[in-house]
Amino acid sequence: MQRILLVNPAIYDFTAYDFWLKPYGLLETAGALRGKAQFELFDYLDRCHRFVSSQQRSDKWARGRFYSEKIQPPGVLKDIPRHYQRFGLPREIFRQFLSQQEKFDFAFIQTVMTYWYPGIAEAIKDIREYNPQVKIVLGGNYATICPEHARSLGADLIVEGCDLEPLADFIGIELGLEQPALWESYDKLITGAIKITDGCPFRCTYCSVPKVYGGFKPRPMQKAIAELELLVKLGTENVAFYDDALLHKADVVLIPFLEEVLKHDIKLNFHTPNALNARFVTKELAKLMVTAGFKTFYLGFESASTQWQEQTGSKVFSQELADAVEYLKEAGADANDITAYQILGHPAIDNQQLEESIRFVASLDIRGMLADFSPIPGTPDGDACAKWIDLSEPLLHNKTAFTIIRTGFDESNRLKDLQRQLNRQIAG
Ligand code: B12
Ligand code: SF4
Repeated sequence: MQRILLVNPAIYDFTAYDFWLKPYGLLETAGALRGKAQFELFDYLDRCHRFVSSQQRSDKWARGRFYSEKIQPPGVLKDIPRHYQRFGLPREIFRQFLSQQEKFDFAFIQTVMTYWYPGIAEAIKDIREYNPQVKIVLGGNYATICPEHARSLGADLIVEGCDLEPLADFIGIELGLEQPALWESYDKLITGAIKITDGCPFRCTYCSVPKVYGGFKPRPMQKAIAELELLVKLGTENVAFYDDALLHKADVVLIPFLEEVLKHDIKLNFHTPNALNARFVTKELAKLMVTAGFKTFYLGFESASTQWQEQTGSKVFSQELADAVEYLKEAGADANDITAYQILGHPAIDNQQLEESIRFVASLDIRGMLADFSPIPGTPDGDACAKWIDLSEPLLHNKTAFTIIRTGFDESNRLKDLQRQLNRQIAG
């Protein structure tokens, strides 16, 4: 049997937090090869790893800080007045792991944010040193959005987008796409992830999803149920949905899925860190979600400015957010676990009326969160950022860096302080 190394690399960034972060694409890909190859997983971001587990505290929904070390920022980020860090298990632990392993035939590496590529470069270097013959495969968001840049890191195959056929041809093994993700490759697992749909029907000008997935498509329900049952069997209590449009066509996707979850008596705490579209939250749906175990609700709001919303794709308007919040509270959701996201540092920030938007969210008695904007090449708003940064250097897509470059350090701090102050009032 072929030996395949699975790697979720360290993160190089100003901030990173375990907000239910799992290398889901990597585990799904490995799941499709279950029983046909022998796997070893090294997840630098595993907070249950014995090297870090004793120092790691988690909140009530199993989120928490990663082990991290402050490091010198790369030249292009040297003027950003924040500490640059390496998050994840120390490099030496991976090197020790490699030195104790038999040789691998393939190494699959998860890529996520485009600006996290230094962690991938580091992993490739170490893997090559211990396994010079190994064939290295990159897949995921960075490999899809910046394939040319990814090729420069020295991997043997870059899997762009969702089509895994080139991978099957490369490794010479047929894929069983109906299989759940390979969650059993962790020794201990406290959080998991799930995705029951692909794509999104909207076309927000700052987002890569419409281009990457084309349209919206539900995934097979039985596979998702089997995956939840596997997570329960492994002792996981908290599961995050990674869908981009979880509530779209809920009558034929989410509602039947949650009915099945209840029928199978699956008891998990569900979370929605990737944001829900408030427009689709109805009274009935809110009730069903709370009954089925949803605990935290992140709603993508972005701005209360009608002009800004219309300019960027009309995803959601203020009244729709207010209605959704009311339905969720009525259904029994804890107001402290309802959060509205707003983009900070967007190229059209001047039309966004951000301060007013922050106050509007607070008036609904829920928490707000300012999400720093990351420009994505190939999207209209990302490409517009060529005015401020060199898009061909993915490090400059960094959300913290770009927001400071676009908004200014003082203004960005002022808005974040205001948000923190209003959140404290709500919690108090
Ligand atoms: C889930 C998610 C998150 C999660 C975390 C995910 C994680 N593990 O880190 C949360 C909610 C925390 C998050 C946060 C953010 N995110 Co996000 N997120 C996503 C999302 C929805 C999925 C990413 C993912 O895990 N994909 C893996 C699986 C689930 O995808 P898949 O389609 O099934 O994968 C297929 C193939 O790609 C392939 N594949 C995938 N991986 C691999 C690996 C290998 C080896 C192989 C062979 C194949 C393969 O196999 C699958 C076949 O079916 C994407 C959008 C999207 N739909 O891709 C945005 C996305 C990656 N996020 C984005 C952004 C902007 C952010 C934030 C900056 C938002 C903000 N301002 O706060 C933050 C950054 C967080 C941070 N720490 O800095 C951007 C990317 C920006 C960039 N420059 O790279 C994206 C693309 C969305 C967008 N706006 O366009 N995110
Ligand atoms: S609704 Fe969300 S996933 Fe869909 S295009 Fe807009 S930002 Fe992207």
